[in-house]
Amino acid sequence: MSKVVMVARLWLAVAMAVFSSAFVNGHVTLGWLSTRSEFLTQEEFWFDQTLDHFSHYNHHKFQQRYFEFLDYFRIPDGPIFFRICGEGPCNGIANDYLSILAKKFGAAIVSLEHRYYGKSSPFKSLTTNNLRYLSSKQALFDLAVFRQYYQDSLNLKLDRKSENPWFVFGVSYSGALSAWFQLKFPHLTCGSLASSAVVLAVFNFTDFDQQIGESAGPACKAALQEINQLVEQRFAINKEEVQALFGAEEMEVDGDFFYFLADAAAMAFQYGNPDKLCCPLVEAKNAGKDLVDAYAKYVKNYFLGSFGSNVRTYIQKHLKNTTLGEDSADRLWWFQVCTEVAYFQVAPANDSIRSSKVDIRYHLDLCKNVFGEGLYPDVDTTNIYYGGTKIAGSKIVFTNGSQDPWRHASKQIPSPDMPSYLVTCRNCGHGTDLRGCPQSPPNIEGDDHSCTSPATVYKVRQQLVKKMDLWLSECQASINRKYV
Ligand SMILES: *[C@@H]1O[C@H](CO)[C@@H](O)[C@H](O)[C@H]1NC(C)=O
Ligand SMILES: *[C@@H]1O[C@H](CO)[C@@H](O)[C@H](O)[C@H]1NC(C)=O
Ligand SMILES: *[C@@H]1O[C@H](CO)[C@@H](O)[C@H](O)[C@H]1NC(C)=O
Ligand SMILES: CC(=O)N[C@H]1CO[C@H](CO)[C@@H](O)[C@@H]1O
Repeated sequence: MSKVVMVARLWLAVAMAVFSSAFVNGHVTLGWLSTRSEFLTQEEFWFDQTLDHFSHYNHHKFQQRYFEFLDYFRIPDGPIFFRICGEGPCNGIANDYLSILAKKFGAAIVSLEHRYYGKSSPFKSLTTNNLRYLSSKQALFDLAVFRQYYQDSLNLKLDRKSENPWFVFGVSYSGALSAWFQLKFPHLTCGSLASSAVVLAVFNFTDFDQQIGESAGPACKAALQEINQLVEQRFAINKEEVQALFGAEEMEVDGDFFYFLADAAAMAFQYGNPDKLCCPLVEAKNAGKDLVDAYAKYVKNYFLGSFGSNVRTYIQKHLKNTTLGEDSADRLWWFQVCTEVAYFQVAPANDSIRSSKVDIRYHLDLCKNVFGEGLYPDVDTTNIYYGGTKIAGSKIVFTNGSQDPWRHASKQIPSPDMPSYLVTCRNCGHGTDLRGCPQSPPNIEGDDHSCTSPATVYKVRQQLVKKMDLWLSECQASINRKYV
């Protein structure tokens, strides 16, 4: 089973999709079930992509994987929904709320795997030197070039000369790519959904931990803080014993262990499963039971169990592995973190939940150990290039989940051209608008009935549909002027 990390994994649902694809495949022969399955399609297509969009001398190409779903497409002039894949294998087009939107708008859906991830790696060996073409800027250019190619081949197929109205979608890092695509290539798309989009590169991301505390609420937060203290104490006395309790015997770097423990809690809120974590902890606390044992049970049974995380994801020795394989996304995302966006989820000086061992030094040491001397996350340059939360785009819908620790790297203030919505409920996390609740495991068609307040999800979705309707028709009008 393969998985995706984001320094505390941003978008693990991709990993969950990989995890459950075996299940989906098991049902694929039952064609009538296919609309109920987790993917609209998993049929692969390939595109010859330029390796380096910024060099006049390098003419290398690599094979980039993509998917298309045409069942709802209103031929010939329906819109094309461009679903951007992010920091993990892209194994198909997920059957979430986007499929409802596609049905509603008569849209085709196409999806391009992010360079280097999954089956779209230009290199078999992921040495630091070979990773030099891995960046959001190259990825955006990939999307632009592919978009043009797809439109041209569609025109060829339909024997016409026109344009379809395009709309881009993404969640998390791919949500940021969605916003940035609209910003940098406004002539190639009519609008963008930037769901839980981490458009602000953050070096010292203390808000992440702070949001965990807020999302947990006072009782669960206090339990988590007590657990951290107890673990630190026991760790100082017998490190091996504590690590074994959490199934983390293999961890050699102390910081890796504490980062792993912090992330295990964070993921409960990020993916809309707060009760899985907080109920047993608060119960144990009230019953006077051992809190560390209760937490270890959560980590082993839930986080490493049904949720599908993996200890290796947090082990630097594993991150140094340069052989392309199932787990390469871990290393690849860290490279993007260590060069462009950081999002270092460090312990705040006051009132933190995670161990103070998870600090800036830990992250910088990791970057150096895993990729060698000389890399540095240049967040200032990234934010100058894209604008961060001051992004000067238009026709972008930003959405955030109220419990999601990543929301603090997203756009804060709405404007007429870039409306933003906060989806508020007790289990609204990362990408709730597209995924429903919880955000992992996936819900068919983004079903929102398990959100603690489906009405708020519904309202945000209505707003999104309204904007899409408006921007797509504006776009269609200008296409008509141009091609008639
Ligand atoms: C990180 O941010 C916190 C809170 O804003 C601050 O206390 C701390 O000094 C910062 N650390 C670094 C290394 O900038
Ligand atoms: C490195 O990764 C490859 C591909 O996943 C795997 O086959 C190999 O066992 C790994 N090497 C080590 C030392 O873990
Ligand atoms: C530290 O956090 C506590 C609990 O949230 C708060 O009451 C206190 O004012 C904070 N202290 C500082 C110095 O920020
Ligand atoms: C677009 C949007 O709703 N942004 C929210 C994301 O999170 C920040 C930080 O909590 C809020 O201030 C924004 O309202």
